[in-house]
Order: sequence, then structure tokens, then C-alpha cells
Amino acid sequence: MIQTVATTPYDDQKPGTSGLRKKVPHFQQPNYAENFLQAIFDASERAPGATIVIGGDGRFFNADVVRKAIRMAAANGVGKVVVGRDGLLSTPAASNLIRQRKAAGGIILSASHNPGGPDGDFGIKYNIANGGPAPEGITDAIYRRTREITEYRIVDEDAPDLGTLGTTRLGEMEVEIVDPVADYAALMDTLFDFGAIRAAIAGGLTLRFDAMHAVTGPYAHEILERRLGAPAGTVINGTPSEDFGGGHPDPNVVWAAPLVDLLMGPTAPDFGAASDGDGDRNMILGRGIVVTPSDSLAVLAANAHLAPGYARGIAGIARSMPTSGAADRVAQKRGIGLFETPTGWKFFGNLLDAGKVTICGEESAGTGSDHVREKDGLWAVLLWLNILAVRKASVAEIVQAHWREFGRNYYQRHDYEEVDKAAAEGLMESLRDRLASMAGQRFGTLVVSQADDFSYRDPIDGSVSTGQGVRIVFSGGSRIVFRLSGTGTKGATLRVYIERYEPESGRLDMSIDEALGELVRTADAIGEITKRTGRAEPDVRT
Ligand code: VG1
Ligand code: CO
Repeated sequence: MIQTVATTPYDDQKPGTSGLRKKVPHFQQPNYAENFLQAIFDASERAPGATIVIGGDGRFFNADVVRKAIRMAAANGVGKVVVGRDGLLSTPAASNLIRQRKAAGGIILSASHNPGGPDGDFGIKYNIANGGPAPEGITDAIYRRTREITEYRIVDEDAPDLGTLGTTRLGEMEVEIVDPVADYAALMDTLFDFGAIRAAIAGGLTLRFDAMHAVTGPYAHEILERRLGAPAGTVINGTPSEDFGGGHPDPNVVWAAPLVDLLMGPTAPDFGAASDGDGDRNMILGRGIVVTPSDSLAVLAANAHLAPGYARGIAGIARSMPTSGAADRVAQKRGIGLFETPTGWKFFGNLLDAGKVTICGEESAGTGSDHVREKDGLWAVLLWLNILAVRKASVAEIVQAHWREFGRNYYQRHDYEEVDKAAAEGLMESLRDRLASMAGQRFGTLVVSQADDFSYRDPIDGSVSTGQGVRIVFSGGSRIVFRLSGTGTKGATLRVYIERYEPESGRLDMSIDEALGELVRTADAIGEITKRTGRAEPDVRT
């Protein structure tokens, strides 16, 4: 029986960089999740009887909202829902399922790398029929709907048991519970030379994958250990837990420190990797080396043709604006297109759909290709393994050879977390006010050549996104970018991105401090970071 329940709007349901993210208790307010879900059903296009995919990263509150979403789908004319067993689907696996099942869209429950648990974060994101995050036109429509909502629809029957595979009915709607790993693993098998990787592992290539107690555990156990023959124990922290073992499932040098220590130590395996809460990010390490995400994107783009799925070469590369220009050098030398988009995977969807690019990436540890419409952590791991298996060189050798061929973009991101919101907004405002007069200004040895607030016109649909981050470029090409995060749930997070290019013939083996020290000091001088935020140091350097 369909129930229509009266409700009143919340005024803070505007989706950010990647869906709506709030603290769990915030989401547990009466009708908070229901309102947002109903707004998705109201504002998204769907033929009657259409299929939608539902699943999430398994964090606390995931199963509750999966059951709610199933019951609301049944009351909103959805013909069929495809749901991951136990409500689990990694973000790239959900994207794949949407495409495979020709679904009208998907509801992905995740706050990605943010901590989970009763006091942690939760999130809801809507993906469209191409498998990718809804573009701004749709997220804006969802937000407008949340502001005027007066009722939501839900069936009063319980959702079926999420642990039992197979198809049942809920009212008029079909509910299919699927193995979350099977279709995804099959897709990976079509893209990569599993035989070559298996042979390399059998021949002595050693690896370690840290699933960080998050959703990729079951995927990595199946693919790396069972299909590729890596020994048991290769995948660590491989059982998803509702609070990610109490940690941040964020694959960077701070939150994945034990893995980094292993790879820097005397018993390091050849290859190390980690993924985030919902499985779309990746960190790549080799013995004695952490590969920056921007370098990883460039290396993957330059070597993708070594994997069967990309043997014909790649059409082009897209990167988010704050991501380093390392990929640009690859595009230039190989004569393929390079697109610079705002932060967030939703901006890659049109370029991928139009066949303009094959590989995309972000400095925030996101890399992916046209095989789905999300970034994909395990995909990046497998492409690296495929490249290692073919080139028979170490990670460090591959990266150093890459720098010798394309030059090196020294790069670091500084995050200032939970900064006072007004102070952070004031900092950005002040930068914007000074942009017009900045060109020609000198800071130490650095002279500003160009300063602007990034705006993007989508080359496919013509939509324009403004205010995407302040860029200050110096003569010689070094660059500082300032922007505020759109995924945080408390205060504001200021991100400062610092980059310096050294050509092939230049100094390729400096330490990060040596290469970027002056730029870091300049960022503080121009941004007045310490003065305005009261912070002498960033919380995270990645
Ligand atoms: C961050 C990253 C961005 C990424 C987004 C979602 O956004 O910077 O590159 O696309 O998270 O990733 P922001 O607005 O906080 O800088 V995930 O793995 O959190 O879905
Ligand atoms: Co994520």
C-alpha cells in the first residue's frame, strides 16, 4: 500500500561536489533522508516502469537508507530496482550496473573518504542513465524541489531481506538483489590482461592492497587474490565495517600511513595501493615511492595502450583544473586533446559520452576511463599492474622515465580543515577582489603572469560553471590555486594547490620542500592564510 506522508522542507539540501553530505545525526532528523530521496524521484527523468540501481559504501545508516529508498521507489512508479547484496555497491560498480542494466539512474549512498559511524558522515548522490553523477542542471532541480516539498511517497511493506540474492516483488515493483562484485570483476577482465598480471605475480611481483575497512575489500579479494592469484593477505583491512575500523577511509599519506611505512621500509613489496570509502579513489605506491595522483594520471595516460582495453590508443585526456599539468605534457606530445574541467567527476560525463576523452583524473586520487562514468580505484590499480607486467620495470623506474620524457610537475595540496566558514569565505572574497590588479606583481623571485577565477563552459552542452577556484600563475608556469571544498560537513575546508614545472632537461630529483618552498610561502603571503584562518600549518599535505 502506498502511503503519502506530509513533510516540510529543509533549507540545507543543496548537493555539493558529489551529492548531499551531512553528519549522520543531521541525516537522522525526521524525514531528512526521505525529503531528499523524494526530491530525486520528483526532479529526475524516468520512463514509467524504469529500472534504478541502489547501493552504497556500507557505512553506518547505509542499510537503513537503502531499505527506505527501495520502499520509496516502489511508491514512485519505478519498475525495478537492482540492489547490491547487503546494500553494498562501490561507486564505480554502481556506475557499471546502471550502464549494464540500462537503468534510468542510480541512488548511491556514500560520503566517500569521510569517516563513518553514528557521529560520522553520510551522503546521498544521484547518478543519471550514463552511469555518471547528475550534472548541475539536475542537482539544481533536485535542490529546488527540496525547498518546496510537501509530501513523500513510500509503501508500507518492508523491503526484502538485503542479504538474499535473487528477484522478489515489493508492491508492483521488482527487486533484484545482486552480487555487488560479479559484473564489475567481469568488466575488469575485459579491459586488462589478467593472464599477464597473473603470470607477473606468479613470477614474483609482490603487492599489498589496503581496502581501509571500506567497500573495496570484497572486490579486491575477488580480483587480486582469487582471479589474479595474489597470495591471501595481499588485501588488508578487507572486510567492510560501518565505521571503517574507526579511521578515515582516505587513501593518502596521512590516513594510509601504515601502508606508506610498509612501502618505504625494508620489507616493501613491489607495489602498494589503497582505495577510499566508496572505492572510487586510489593511492599508488612502489617500493620507496609514493606516486602523486597527478603523476599517476599522466603515467596511466601515457601507457594505457599496453592494456588490451586501450590498445587502440586513447582519444584524449581530461583533468580537473587543480590537477597538475603533467597530463597536459602527455597530451601535447601524443597529439591528443586535453580538457580542463572544474573539480568533481560530473564534469567529465559529457566529454566521455561524446568520445572526446578516454581517460580522466583529479589530483584528489581519482582516475578513471570511459568504461564507467565514475572514477574507479581498482581500475587504476589494475591498469598499473598491467603496465608493470608488460614493462617489467619497477614503479620508481617507470615514474622516473616518465619525468625524463615529459618533465616533472612538482605538486602538493595543502588542506586547512574545519576552518571558520566566514574566515574562509573572506579569504576567497579578498583574493577575487585583488585578481584584476595581480598581474605583474612580484613576490620574491616570482612574478604573477595571470590571475583569474576559473570558469568552465562545457563544450558539449554549453553550460557554464563559474567561481570554480582562484588561479594565480607565475611566469615560468608555476601555479597556486585556492578553492573551498564542496564535500565537507563541518566549517569550511580551504584547499591550496601548489605546482611547479621542471622540463625534461631540468632538475628532476629535488625534494618537494626544495621545489615548492618559495611557492608555499608565497601562497600564505597572497592568500593571507595564517592571518585570516589563524592556522600556521595545513592539517593535511598530499
Ligand atoms: C573532493 C575532491 C574532488 C572529488 C570530490 C569527490 O571535492 O577535491 O576532486 O571529485 O571530493 O570525491 P572537494 O569539493 O571537497 O574538493 V569522493 O571520492 O569524495 O566522491
Ligand atoms: Co570516493
